[in-house]
Amino acid sequence: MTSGPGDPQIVPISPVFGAEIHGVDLASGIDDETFRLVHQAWLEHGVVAFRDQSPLTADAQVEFALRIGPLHTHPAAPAEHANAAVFVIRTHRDSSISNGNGWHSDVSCDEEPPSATMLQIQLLPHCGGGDTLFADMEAAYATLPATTRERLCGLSAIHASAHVYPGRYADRSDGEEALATPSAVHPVVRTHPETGRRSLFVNPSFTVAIDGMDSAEGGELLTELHEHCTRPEFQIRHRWQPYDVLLWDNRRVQHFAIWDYWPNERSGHRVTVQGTRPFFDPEGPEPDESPLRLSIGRLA
Ligand SMILES: O=C(O)CCC(=O)C(=O)O
Ligand SMILES: [Fe+2]
Repeated sequence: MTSGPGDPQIVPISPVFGAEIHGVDLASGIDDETFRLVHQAWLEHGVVAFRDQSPLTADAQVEFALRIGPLHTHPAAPAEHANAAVFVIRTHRDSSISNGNGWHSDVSCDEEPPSATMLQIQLLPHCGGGDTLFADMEAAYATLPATTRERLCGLSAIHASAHVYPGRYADRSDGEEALATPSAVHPVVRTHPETGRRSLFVNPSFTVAIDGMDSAEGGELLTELHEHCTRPEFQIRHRWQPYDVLLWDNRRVQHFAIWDYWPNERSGHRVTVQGTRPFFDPEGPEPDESPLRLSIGRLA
């Protein structure tokens, strides 16, 4: 039966961001009103986890993602699924790398990085583990001192992939074509194109330099920002149940897939939605003062 209006129960999992959605069965398809509610919840919470799901066919997953927008194609990852829009996420005994095993926003090196990523994990490691961490870059921005925010609002950063993709995907390509390694310059503080809210848009995987700053000064600033961005106060941790579906907003959050389950296997299917070019709107609103009380990292 198709999920009808009034079905979704949206349960925030932290005061900062992230929510679980119950009462929606994605495999059965959802009506327009249910889609509207879950889409709104996704924009509001940054990450939503659909619980109590069953395996989605590639067509069903693609169909849902297409309701958000046209799909994004990964510049470097090989097509490993009959449906070219599906990116196979799989880590096993012989893997030398594991997808997403470091803080990042998906493909932020693209000129127009993905907006949404939709991931269903279908095989969980037998030993447990394989959780995914998320960090809220709106909270990271809102908790910076006003003078730091002002300074960052005028800066842009270089997001590269030549140091990432060859090591991850060269062994999976046929070697005929050079692997694409895009890079792009993006504002350090971005305005969300749908909510208008500001967030920090740098991540330790792809952001390699501050535009126009020498590498020592830019590197120091990036190190400070990366440390700030991954504070526990901005994080949630998703503990997967079989067939959970996660939908996150790369314009707002970073994520980190923990590889604590070797030699066990974990796998699933990912589909991403094409985003627009990141921008900063100087006329946009500044966030309200954050209620978060940040730790200095030790007791004092
Ligand atoms: O496997 C995961 O939990 C996430 C992997 C990842 O970073 C991604 O699919 O974008
Ligand atoms: Fe990712």
